[in-house]
Amino acid sequence: MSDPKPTILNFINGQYRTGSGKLFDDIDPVTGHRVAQVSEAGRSDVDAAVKAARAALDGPWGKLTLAQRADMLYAIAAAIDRRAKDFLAAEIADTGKPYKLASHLDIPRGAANFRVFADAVRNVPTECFTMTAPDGQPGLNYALRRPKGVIAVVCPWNLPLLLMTWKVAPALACGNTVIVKPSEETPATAALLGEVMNEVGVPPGVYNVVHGFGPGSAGEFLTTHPGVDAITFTGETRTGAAIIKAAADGIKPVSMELGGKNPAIVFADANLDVVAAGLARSVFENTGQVCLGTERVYVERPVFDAVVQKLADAAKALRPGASGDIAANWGPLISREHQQKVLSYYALAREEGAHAVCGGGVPDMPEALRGGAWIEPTVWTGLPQTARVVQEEIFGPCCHVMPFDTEEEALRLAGDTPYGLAASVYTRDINRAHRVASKLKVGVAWVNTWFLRDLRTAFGGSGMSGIGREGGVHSLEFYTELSNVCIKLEGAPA
Ligand code: NAD
Ligand code: 6OD
Repeated sequence: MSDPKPTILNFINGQYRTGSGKLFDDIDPVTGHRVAQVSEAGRSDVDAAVKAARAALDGPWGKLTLAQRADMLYAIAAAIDRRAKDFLAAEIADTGKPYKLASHLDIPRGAANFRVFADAVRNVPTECFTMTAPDGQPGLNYALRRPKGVIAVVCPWNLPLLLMTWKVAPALACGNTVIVKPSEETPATAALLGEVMNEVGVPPGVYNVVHGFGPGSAGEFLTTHPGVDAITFTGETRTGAAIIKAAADGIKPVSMELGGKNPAIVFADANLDVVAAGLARSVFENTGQVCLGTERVYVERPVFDAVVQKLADAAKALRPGASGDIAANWGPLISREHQQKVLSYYALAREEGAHAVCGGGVPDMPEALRGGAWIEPTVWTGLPQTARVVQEEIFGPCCHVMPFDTEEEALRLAGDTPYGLAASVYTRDINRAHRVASKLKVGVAWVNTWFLRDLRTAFGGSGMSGIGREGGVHSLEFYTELSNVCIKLEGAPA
């Protein structure tokens, strides 16, 4: 694997550039040491990126046919595959995630996003209506799909390449140009993708990256910029609210993929090995830093003790260590700051009277790793539904498990937070699976599994978990503007 670059630069108009802001540190969460410095974009750099994106839209990119754009997306996907080792090294240096996870999930999905949306844009039909007006006049209507324009893509740190390309790929497929603001914690793969764009011949200005923070930095400069036509955001609900307010002034469309407090419901008839495997992933994968992750588990009383035991056994099987350590399957949290947030919830759980079945603290790590953001996987029982630990998103490797006695009670408890992102239902009764899934007010309900994704399906959240849906044609809806063409027909009935 090649080393990550020591200074990570902005990528504007096809060129790597030092920003007019300060240098800030990119920290390895495994050790707490600096892996690189990042050049912060100032207002003038964001301006330059917006100008470049507009010029590309009105210039070479805007002149490509849909088939030519799709071919370019397939070429980007192939180049990500070819350079998978570089992307892996960059992603692991930023996040500290285990090699197996990054190599099976993050990087391949980065490439897949481009292929799927190249396919989607090639296969989407055009809406067409023949008509006869009340006075007998026949006509033909069809919709033209135009790009929305310059899209701001503001990203989080938990699945950096995956979540960034999940927005960039459909935006480019539809003919837009983009300015990406990666998380300040994970700037590397967004910057590296610039090399791929140049390699495959994407015109300068189509893909731009500006680094920095939120308020008073690149995030705010970008989302308040009058030259941006639409904003797609993934991150915390609170940040989403700030961006919606900024977008309101310019009447800009927004797509918001926000936080969650996702439930799993386990019925007594479920296969408990399937339950154990599903919950082990949904609670602990990526050290619990997945927006779709489970933080509340409701278990039908007869199997409550068995499920709690299986979850605790799964937690105990996790081995923390650096991603190069082949015995390790457990990475750190993203930062010491996030570690403090998660630990504050571990302390709150104790204050609220939770019983910690396992975990609740920081693992004892070898000297060289003690500066890292390590955390123990944690399972609690014994709290009421009203406890803050049961209501608030923690975004860590922890869950509270509560028994229930009836399907109605499980549904009521599962629905009892302001969020509505994802849920999992475990049962062998197909009718119950359909019934329960249909009553859960969430963007996605999985049955006997978790995070099994078909990228053509609608994805997004209800309530405080977001606005809008992306995926397949739903992404095409957000990244395009429809214009109807109505042709008057003469002498031919419609
Ligand atoms: P965050 O909201 O702190 O940051 C996300 C991005 O927004 C970063 O790039 C940040 O610099 C930028 N930002 C912050 N304030 C801003 C402002 N005022 N204006 C413009 N940009 C601003 O989120 P995070 O901590 O990076 O990610 C974790 C959160 O993201 C969790 O809440 C998680 O649930 C959520 N998330 C949701 C989904 C989903 O699909 N629904 C996916 C991943 C993560
Ligand atoms: O799989 C996806 O497309 C997606 N948006 C996943 C989100 C995961 C949240 O952390």
